[in-house]
Amino acid sequence: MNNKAHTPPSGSNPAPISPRPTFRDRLRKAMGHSDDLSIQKQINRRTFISFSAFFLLGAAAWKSWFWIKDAAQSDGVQAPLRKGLNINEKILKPTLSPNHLAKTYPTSQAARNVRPNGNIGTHAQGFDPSTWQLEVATLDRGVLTIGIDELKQLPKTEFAFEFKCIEGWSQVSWWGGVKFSDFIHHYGLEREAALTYVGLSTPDDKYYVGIDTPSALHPQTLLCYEMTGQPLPPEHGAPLRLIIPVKYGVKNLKRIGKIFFSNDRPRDYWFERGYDYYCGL
Ligand SMILES: Nc1nc2c(c(=O)[nH]1)N[C@H]1C(S)=C(S)[C@@H](COP(=O)(O)O)O[C@H]1N2
Ligand SMILES: [Mo]
Repeated sequence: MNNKAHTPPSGSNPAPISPRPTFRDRLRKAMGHSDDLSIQKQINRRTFISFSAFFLLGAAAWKSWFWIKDAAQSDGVQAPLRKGLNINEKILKPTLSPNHLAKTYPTSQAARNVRPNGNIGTHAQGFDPSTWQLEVATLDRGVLTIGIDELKQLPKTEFAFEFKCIEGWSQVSWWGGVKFSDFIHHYGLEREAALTYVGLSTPDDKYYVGIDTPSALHPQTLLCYEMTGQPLPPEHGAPLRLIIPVKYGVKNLKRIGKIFFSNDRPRDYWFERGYDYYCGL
């Protein structure tokens, strides 16, 4: 075997290379961490660096606070924060698919005393549930008016699930009504349901929400007229409310008066007050 090529030429030993400080060495020295520096110098440098960092980060925090505080408002919240909410929505939308079912519980595990929360648009004087009719805006058939007895003729769906309010409480409660998707098909509203959003409001328009249509068509979304196996009580939205387990409580509009469909995002009560529009779970 000829290993000549691998043998260094004899008699010409390479000169010793003087060690050049690496980037890491130089950085360590600048940070006051080097064997070449006296202990006192190391301490001085580190004290200086700590104070500079403290001052600069403090100034940056101070400055960004004013930047956020003074920024233009965007739907009830400063624009930079709204941007954050929009990014959250983009990330969450594909992961929480409307076909993912919320966990259900045996109805025996549902609360007997269901907590009422929020009464905007549900305490107007002179509201008469016996003459109430749901108004549904169609694309080419004008406004359909539908009574509660008619809705009760449609197949009933019941389940208990963990109802969650963004205020921080949750409760397993039991609801019954007609699936929103069954309602759509029964009334021939497929063309309307091909639009991007569903808007719902109380009869007095004081509370209103917008829902992305895929979430409205989710198999657990109900036009609900029963709670805990009984007729829906007034404080929970009689005669008809929305139950939408893929959303937080805010979107579960009580006392529905009107429903419409649109490609433009409908107005939304809490969105206008700075909350997330999507409010998905
Ligand atoms: N009309 C109307 N619907 C509403 C509200 C409201 O103030 N008015 N509050 C919402 C909120 S924040 C929650 S948590 C739920 C509470 O429903 P519950 O009272 O049946 O527990 O209703 C939602 N629907
Ligand atoms: Mo809520």
